[in-house]
Amino acid sequence: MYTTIHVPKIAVQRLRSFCIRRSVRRCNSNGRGREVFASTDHQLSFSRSRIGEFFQTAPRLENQYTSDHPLQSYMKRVVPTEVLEAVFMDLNQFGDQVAGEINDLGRQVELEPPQLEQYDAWGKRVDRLKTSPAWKKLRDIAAKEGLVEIAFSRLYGPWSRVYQVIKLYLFAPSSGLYSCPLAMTDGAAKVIESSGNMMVFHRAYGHLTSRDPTEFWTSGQWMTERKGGSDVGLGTETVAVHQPDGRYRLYGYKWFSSASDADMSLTLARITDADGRVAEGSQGLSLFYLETRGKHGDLNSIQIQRLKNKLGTRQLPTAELLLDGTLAHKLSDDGRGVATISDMLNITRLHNSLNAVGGMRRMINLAQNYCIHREVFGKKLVHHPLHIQTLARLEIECRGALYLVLELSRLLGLEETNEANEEDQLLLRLLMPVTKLYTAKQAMLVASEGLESFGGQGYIEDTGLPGMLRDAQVLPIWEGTTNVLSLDVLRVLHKTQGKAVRVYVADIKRRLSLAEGNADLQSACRAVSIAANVLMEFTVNSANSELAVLEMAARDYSFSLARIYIGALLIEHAAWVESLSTDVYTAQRWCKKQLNVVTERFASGFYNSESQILERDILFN
Ligand code: UCC
Repeated sequence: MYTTIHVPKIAVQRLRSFCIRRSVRRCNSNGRGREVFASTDHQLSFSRSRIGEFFQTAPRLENQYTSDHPLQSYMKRVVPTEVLEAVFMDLNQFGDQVAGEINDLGRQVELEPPQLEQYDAWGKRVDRLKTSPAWKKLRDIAAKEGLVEIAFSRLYGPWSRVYQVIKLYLFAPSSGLYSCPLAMTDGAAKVIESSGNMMVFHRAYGHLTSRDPTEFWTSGQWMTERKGGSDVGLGTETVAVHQPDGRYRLYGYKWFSSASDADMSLTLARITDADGRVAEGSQGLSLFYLETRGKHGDLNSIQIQRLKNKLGTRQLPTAELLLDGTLAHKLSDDGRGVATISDMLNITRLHNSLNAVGGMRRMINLAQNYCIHREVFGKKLVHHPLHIQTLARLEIECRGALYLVLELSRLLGLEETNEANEEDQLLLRLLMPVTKLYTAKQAMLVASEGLESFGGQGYIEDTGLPGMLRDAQVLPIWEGTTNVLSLDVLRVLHKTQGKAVRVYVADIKRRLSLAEGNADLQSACRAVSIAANVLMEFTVNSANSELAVLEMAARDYSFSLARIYIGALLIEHAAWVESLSTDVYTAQRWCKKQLNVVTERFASGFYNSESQILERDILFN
């Protein structure tokens, strides 16, 4: 709190002339004083009365739903009217709340990061995790707003998932990363729902999907151990010892456990046999459910070793955890841990993507608002065409990413309500890793370029902007790095024997056919169509090539899948009767970029064995 002290005017004047006299004396005493110091008060450039109250206008947030025109027009085109009408009031109110109250709480969480008190004053190990009141408030809001529940209520059939994703997309950039525990909670609810384990279902599912803050639980997803997080089959050392009552005791060290204040967690471990031996590799892993605390709030034989010191996501209590006999229930069949938890991975990957696009939207909104007020070189930034071009390029990236994420959530909604046909399921499986890896990279690009658009202010901590860049950097890392996800795309190709890509190309053709006869979109359609055909050809041909070539191409291949598909989505939207000229321009611009990275690089010999050797030499010789 600031209080105002009233000082008589005459005293201020005396103080000021005293200061001026002193500075004149100081300058003159070393003989190098400049004339300006000797001038009188009214000639000074700087004084407290002259610098004014502020230098720049801070960017302001409007209602984050009603101001999002690309989102609204997608919804109008795709979501049935009765659903749209039913959810409008809620999204409208929430759009205001995320721009105001929730945004303030999110900022507060960043300023008050979690702390760990390991011992009490008398030396007793207590492992008390302290999170800010704002963090707890966000948890309550998340429950009340049904940010997990909406998807599982299925009140609007397959559209429930889309509705939930839109709400989370609005919430994420204001949420102080409360979006992270929600991602894991959503994933856990999904795994438990499909596990068929009624005991665990009755204990946890109702809590995970509750709208009552006093009942609501969050879940952890403890997959990463000391040996690393990508190769889970190699990295998991935790063992599970069977107990006479049918439960298990887990012993292991979880190296990177996000939101360790969760009420429960899903985790992987190797079941020991009677001789204490375990099966190696991912076939030896089973999935377990555990509650982090007992009835009296004591930890379930878990020690919080330390909180992680991270580049960003500092709002999150990410911890190293020692499981020292933690009681748990087996949730998967023996040795089916990875396959079972992949349901959770796919949900958290969707969350990663919606966080990526939410972050892009927020950065662009702030930059837009800022440039209206900020004046440089004699005019407002908004009147500098080069500045506008820069922001418009970000906007096109953001729209493409948004439509990709919304389509993915539509497909997921169909799958969850048993309305997905085989093609939908294949497309969902293929697009999940593609969307995650691509949007994460775009989010980094937009965060970095967006920050630059504020000039030096973008580099100043208390604007809140640098945190957006730091937090974006985690998106390509957690839930599978870009390369790991590119290899997941190859896994899909291999498992479906290329069928997923045939479905993908057919889906693109169907979308392009909606633009038939639209002269403005013909060259964009041609670009996407050619790119899709060439990609299909490459896929078929590479089925016969060496695995090493395909592996080398995996990343570019995934980027090509993303860019071509986004092209088709933007064209489809632009071909809609109610589209705007800006939608057409967005599609045209997108399709002028290099859509098919992989085949062009393949033709240039980027993936052959000679390149592999030379790339190694560049690095190590
Ligand atoms: O970082 C973490 C928590 C962070 C907090 C959450 C934030 C969420 C974002 C919110 C934003 C604010 S937890 C750590 C995350 N870790 C990962 O993402 C792991 C990355 N590594 C992989 O994804 C690897 O590809 C592995 C672990 C899946 C590879 O394991 P394997 O065992 O070598 O893979 P296999 O043998 O190929 O697959 C085993 C089975 C197969 O099924 P079956 O046996 O029936 O043939 C695969 O088809 O699992 C199946 N499978 C999948 N199924 C593997 N991946 C998938 C998938 N994505 N979807 C469906």
